[in-house]
Amino acid sequence: MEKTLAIIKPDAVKKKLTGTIIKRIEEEGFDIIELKMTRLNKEEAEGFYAVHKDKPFFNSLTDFMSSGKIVLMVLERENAIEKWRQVMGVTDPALAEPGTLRHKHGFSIERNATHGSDAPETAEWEIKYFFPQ
Ligand code: FUP
Repeated sequence: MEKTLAIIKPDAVKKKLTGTIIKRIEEEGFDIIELKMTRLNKEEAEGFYAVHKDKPFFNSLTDFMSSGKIVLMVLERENAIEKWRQVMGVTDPALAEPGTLRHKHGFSIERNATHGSDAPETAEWEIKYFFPQ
């Protein structure tokens, strides 16, 4: 069993897609083992995306991620990290496969509806960042 961090981003929460996305998560065989709705402040968003701090999109991305409520979840399943990334689709909704969450619900490379950890070390770090207990 593996764990990954999933986020329903502010664009998707505003569009009332929380239920739709959680339903999909459960249909795909994940157990939701932690869940909370919160709103990040700018500093918390910057801390989460610190790996991107030198990128040109960092300021806009962290503004967006602190612009409204998000849903944070720890998902558990066999091969959870890769499986959740498959369900989400690639970063840019315009390039994501039909049927993926980002293809269906994403608006742009920034407003792409969901987040998922990309490797075991990142998953561990991201889960601790939001669920330190
Ligand atoms: P992903 O792992 O699919 O979330 O994608 P990345 O780690 O490459 O990007 C992290 C976040 O930065 C994504 F949510 C989207 C955002 N981003 C932009 O806003 N602009 C870009 O040009 C690239 C990424």
